[in-house]
Amino acid sequence: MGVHKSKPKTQAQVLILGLDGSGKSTLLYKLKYNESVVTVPTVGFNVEMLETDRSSPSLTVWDVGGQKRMRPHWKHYYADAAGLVFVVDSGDQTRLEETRKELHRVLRCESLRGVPVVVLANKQDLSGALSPDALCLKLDLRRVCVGRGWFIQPCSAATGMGLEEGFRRMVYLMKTPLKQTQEDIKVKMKSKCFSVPKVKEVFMCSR
Ligand SMILES: Nc1nc2c(ncn2[C@@H]2O[C@H](COP(=O)(O)OP(=O)(O)O)[C@@H](O)[C@H]2O)c(=O)[nH]1
Ligand SMILES: [Mg+2]
Repeated sequence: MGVHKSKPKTQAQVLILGLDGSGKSTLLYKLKYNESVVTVPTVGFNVEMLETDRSSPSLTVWDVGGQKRMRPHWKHYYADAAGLVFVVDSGDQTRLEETRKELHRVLRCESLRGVPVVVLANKQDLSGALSPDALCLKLDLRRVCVGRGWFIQPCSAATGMGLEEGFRRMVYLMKTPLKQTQEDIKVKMKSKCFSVPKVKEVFMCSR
């Protein structure tokens, strides 16, 4: 009887941050259990393991409470983070400035230097939700993400739309050196079979 010696799968830590109410816990449970759960404000953190394809590390995902009094504790999770998912409530324009300030503050931290970021433009199911393009401008993503791989992904934790794509993008950015992602974008931009929306999607990843 043959014994398959498979390489033990590596794992990587991904940190989910964002203001309270942006949908962090909802999306984590939607991804993990495909269930819409009724959440309560997270005090402390939730942690879940997400499986990926065989060639990619499993993800240990930390969803840390986003209330004002919790935010000073975010820094304690930075050292081990291989990727950052920052969740935005695209339907709440009244808190965009607060969102921008918090995101910029997080990205200035030395211990997150070069760590890739996926911004999840959540709650796209709401009428009047801001588009990823509009959020990209309002959050000044191109400037603040210089020197790291990044992407903005529209999603809805209520329906599940875009969640897997967002985490697939995270894995891609974690596995791919910055220079290579830039080359990749150039190649894809040149490729004739690349549709216009796809080019736009890839272009969002450029710095
Ligand atoms: N319409 C809509 N509501 C959402 C979505 N994601 C989360 N919510 C709601 O937003 C509220 C806050 O969600 P929660 O996951 O607790 O936010 P957290 O504080 O970031 O963990 C809850 O009432 C959720 O049901 C979404 O994609 N669409
Ligand atoms: Mg929560």
